[in-house]
Amino acid sequence: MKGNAEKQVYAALDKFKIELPSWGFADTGTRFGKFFQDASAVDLGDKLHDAGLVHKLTASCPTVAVHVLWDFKAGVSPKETAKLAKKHGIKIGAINPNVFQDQCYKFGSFCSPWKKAREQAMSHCLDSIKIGKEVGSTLLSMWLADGTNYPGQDSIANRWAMLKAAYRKLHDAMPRGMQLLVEYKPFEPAFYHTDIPDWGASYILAKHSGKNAKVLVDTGHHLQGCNIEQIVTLLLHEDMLGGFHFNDRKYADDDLTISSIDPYAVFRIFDQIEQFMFDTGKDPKLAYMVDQCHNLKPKLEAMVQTVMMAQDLYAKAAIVDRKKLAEAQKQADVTKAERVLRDAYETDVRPIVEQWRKKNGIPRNPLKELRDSGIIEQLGKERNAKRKALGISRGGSFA
Ligand SMILES: [Mn+2]
Repeated sequence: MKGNAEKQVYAALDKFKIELPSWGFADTGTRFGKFFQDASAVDLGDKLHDAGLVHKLTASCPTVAVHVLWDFKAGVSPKETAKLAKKHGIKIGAINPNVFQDQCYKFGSFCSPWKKAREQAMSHCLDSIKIGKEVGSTLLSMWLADGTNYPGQDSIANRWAMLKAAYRKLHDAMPRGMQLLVEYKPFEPAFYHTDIPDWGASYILAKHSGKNAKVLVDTGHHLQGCNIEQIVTLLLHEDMLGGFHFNDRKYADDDLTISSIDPYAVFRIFDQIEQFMFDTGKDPKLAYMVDQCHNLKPKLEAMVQTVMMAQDLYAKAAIVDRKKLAEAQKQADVTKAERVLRDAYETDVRPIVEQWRKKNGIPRNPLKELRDSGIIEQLGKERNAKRKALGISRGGSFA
């Protein structure tokens, strides 16, 4: 690799930070059942510990996203949580309200025909903003499960009107410096219509909410065949892209490890971001976040693997020869233009990424380090003992 490319990789990795989700360290399952891991986090302290460990190994994850309902308890000051995060070498990142789990949300939250559900959603989100303020978070990340299952079930127009009013109210309740991220999803859990189905709806909603609202792209929240990198480019040039939830999928919103199914797709997204910065000289300051659910892989391994994959692909996007690409595009040399992208994608950047790690005083191969350390087994023992002491039964174990 040329010296210039090495510099580009170093600069890209110095800048590249990706936020981990607290919920990614706890027991999760499928709609059919939950499968337990000995080392999964028992409480918020464990989640912050694990996120801190991934950061220590990768030097790229200084913040952790939290779920208000799952991570904050009445009577415990959010400031204590921020302190606990600091103890583990990280900070609290995006605040994720939960307006989909309670019984009252059967027909939706802000779009529900039930007034009580709409009121509860609003009061929970306003509380979430307060928590965000106390822990120093700059992101309010909103995902709704709202939608309907049957044509005629509810008025799509009425629901949209209520949604717009609610998001504007939330936007205006945010303190200075906080950003509202508007996530979308075309289906699931609703199967006929969702109230924020796509980036267009998110864009309109964000625009209507106010200047501190932007679109959040979850890579698993599109219909098959969707050109996600095009969405990314359009939003970047409209200054309306706020951030990402990264995961991979084969069929639906599968929440698999990043790039496990289609690494080139992730590269193409990073490529468009690098292209935007090259063309405009602007840093779009995007919030890169992981949103995954690891049911089979040990959770810590899956997270470290995800971050390493993201670093490799980001490094590849950083070494695209953009002058050569522009030349090929100008000449309408399709084959050459595609080759320029493929050349970067096919470059083995691992040796230089390893050097970057060495320079930062972290293991050259964080995943190997994690596996060799035996810490997952040790945490498994400690956390099983903790569950026993707390009387937490996970039921139905075959062992
Ligand atoms: Mn998401």
